[in-house]
Amino acid sequence: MPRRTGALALSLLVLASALGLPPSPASAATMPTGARSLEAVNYPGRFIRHFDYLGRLDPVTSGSTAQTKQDATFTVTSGLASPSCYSFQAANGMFLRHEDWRVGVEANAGTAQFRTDATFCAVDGSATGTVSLAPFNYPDRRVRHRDFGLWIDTYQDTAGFRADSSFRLTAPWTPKSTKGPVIPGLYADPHITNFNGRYYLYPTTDGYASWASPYYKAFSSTDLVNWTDHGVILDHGPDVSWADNSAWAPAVVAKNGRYYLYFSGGAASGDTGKHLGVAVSDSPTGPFRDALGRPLVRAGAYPGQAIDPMVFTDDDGQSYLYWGNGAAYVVPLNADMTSFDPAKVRTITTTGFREAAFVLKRNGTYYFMWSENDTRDEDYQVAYATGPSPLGPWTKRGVVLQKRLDAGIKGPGHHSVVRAPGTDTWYAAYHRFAVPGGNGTNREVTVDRLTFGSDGTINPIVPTP
Ligand code: FUB
Repeated sequence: MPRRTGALALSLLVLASALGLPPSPASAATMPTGARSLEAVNYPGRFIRHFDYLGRLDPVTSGSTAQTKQDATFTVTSGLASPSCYSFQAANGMFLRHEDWRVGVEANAGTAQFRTDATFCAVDGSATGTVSLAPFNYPDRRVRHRDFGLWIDTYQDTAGFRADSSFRLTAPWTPKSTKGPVIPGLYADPHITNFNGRYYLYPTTDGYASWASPYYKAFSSTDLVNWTDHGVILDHGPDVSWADNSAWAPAVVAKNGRYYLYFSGGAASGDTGKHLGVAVSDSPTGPFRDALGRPLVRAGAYPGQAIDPMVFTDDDGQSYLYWGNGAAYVVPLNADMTSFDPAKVRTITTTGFREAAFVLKRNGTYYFMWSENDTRDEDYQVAYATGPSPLGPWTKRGVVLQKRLDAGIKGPGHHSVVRAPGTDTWYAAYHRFAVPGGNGTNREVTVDRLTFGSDGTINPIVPTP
């Protein structure tokens, strides 16, 4: 923190404390995401847990039942209402939220009300290394325990209140027994790629009714297991003049020493269609800026929705833009990566094509992949075709990723594929209904191996829980 900002923050804290006000946002704390339990500072051995859908502070020990331990384990995720705050997802898929000042757990309805009620901003707790949670929509309150129930109460500048509202993040009572999502929280439509030996994931932020999220984040990893959250890379509100919401299905490609992010978005009022745009950055983790100040493909310019862009660059350096919902399109991009000749747009809709076009090349064969059915349908799935060029013609080969009900996996789709650099090892990133408790707007992102048969066909991808 720069010295002047630090001094200002300190003076504000002193002033706030003198006035008996809660700590200002200047004292915002950060928390690691992932599975954790929260222990009361003043009642060591008692943890936040849910019981009958209400939040409580109960003793939990190594001898507690598996159910109690599970109810006292939460996955800390990026906040449903703000990426700079946090949400807490229980093992049953529900989120901690407040309602009528009580804290409980409930399934994410995707409404703005739910998302704000289920988002808490971290501030420093009463003891070093502890955290206090300020409701996103009631920053003058804190999550606190009272009579061993959990409430959001108005902040009081007393030692007692501060202790009742301070928690220590501990190792989870229930360690993860399955792989789960590779990035904690609700995300979808992952675009996975590798730049200079590092893997990057660019997803849609999920958990919004009608998929209304306004921003994209970037994540990176060296091993496809441990992912670093790089925060928001493009926010439709401040960054894109022609879009406010529906930040859907980004795809990022490196070219000309820069990074191009293709994305779609809708405006809050006036027009209901989704446009497709392109943003540019000098870094794979942004910030990205709208390259054109207008859409690259306007809603209605071609039949179907102008969504789900993807760029494939062939060995000769020519890049191709694919997109579409209901109909699939491809066009060679000009060298600037931000324009194309409309006369060269081709329709390449295959049987079953719904959306999420993805193209890769292996051993001289082009693979055109896509998602079938509706993303809200548990039968959402991935199919593919092969062809002799990036433009086709395409021969459908079949479905390679579909639901696996024995493992609780529904609606797997909108995938992308990456090759481990210098190898013939391939991985598919895809989304599915969050496990458990998810649906078509509460989805999670994971990665599984994609393998080829000796004849070049793609083997069915085995989705792992
Ligand atoms: O996430 C919003 C939309 O849902 C995507 O654009 C589609 O591919 C579907 O996954």
